[in-house]
Amino acid sequence: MKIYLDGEYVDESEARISVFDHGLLYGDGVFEGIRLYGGCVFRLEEHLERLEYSAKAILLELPLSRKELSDIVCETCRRNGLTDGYIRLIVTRGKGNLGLSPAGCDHPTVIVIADTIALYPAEYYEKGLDIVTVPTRRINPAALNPAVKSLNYLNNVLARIEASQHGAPEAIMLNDQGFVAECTGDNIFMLSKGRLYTPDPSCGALKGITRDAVFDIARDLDVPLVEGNLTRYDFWTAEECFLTGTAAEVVPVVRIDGRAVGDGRPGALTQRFIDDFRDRVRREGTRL
Ligand code: PXG
Repeated sequence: MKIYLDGEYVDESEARISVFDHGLLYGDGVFEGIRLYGGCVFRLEEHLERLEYSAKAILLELPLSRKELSDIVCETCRRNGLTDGYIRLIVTRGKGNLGLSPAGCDHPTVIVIADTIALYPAEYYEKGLDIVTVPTRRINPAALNPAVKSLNYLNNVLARIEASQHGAPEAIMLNDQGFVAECTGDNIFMLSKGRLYTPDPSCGALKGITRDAVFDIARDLDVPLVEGNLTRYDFWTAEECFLTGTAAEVVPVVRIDGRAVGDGRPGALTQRFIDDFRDRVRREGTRL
């Protein structure tokens, strides 16, 4: 496998970064997870824009332009002979010294990994997920705005471990006020009385690229959308529920905290969002 690392395409065994890299020492960096479908990169511009916003928010100057990053992402896919897969784009503060101050970090480290993807089993889409709320909360915006897709994912990792302790593949994370924020690596939606609801970014939801695609589908299907403060009660009493994410795409949820959502089977409207999303990834995208 060829990895892009700081201007070169190197073998995986040679893709090494310094132990003094502040991405490793402090989680000081930003990243994107991107999908490649049938030789087209899905919503690449949107991913690069979010990366730019994340970098700006943490005062990290990206060393490459949007066009340069876009070309590198595509070239990494080509060099690995991929037509479908998962791309991880990472920019860290770079090599510095042992100290919090990034003053010694002169060159951000840029890494692009393009690999095949281990998809959720088909059963998840046919039968739906059984998920739980976990104790670990979404990061408080006063500490670090959760809209920043930073390399600090420790609380999400802990939440995912707590989910697996309950045999659940995903978990609902609440914010510090007890409102539903999102899942550990996915946004969450519910349908009730013909309306589509999802937590507002101010509740700790990442502005997901798949979430945005679902907003577009809702517009096309004439389903009104509400972004707001939602509680676990809202989700327990919803008619339908689904998650969205680059890896998961659109996946139904049929049980939350032991309570059946609707009739306990994937909802009919959810299925339309799944079908429309699958259609969209074939039509849209930046061709390699
Ligand atoms: N919320 C969080 C916290 C995320 O990290 C999403 C929502 C969905 O956003 P997109 O843009 O993908 O629709 C994400 C992104 C994994 C994995 O291995 C997934 C993400 C990040 C890191 C790893 O499943 N999802």
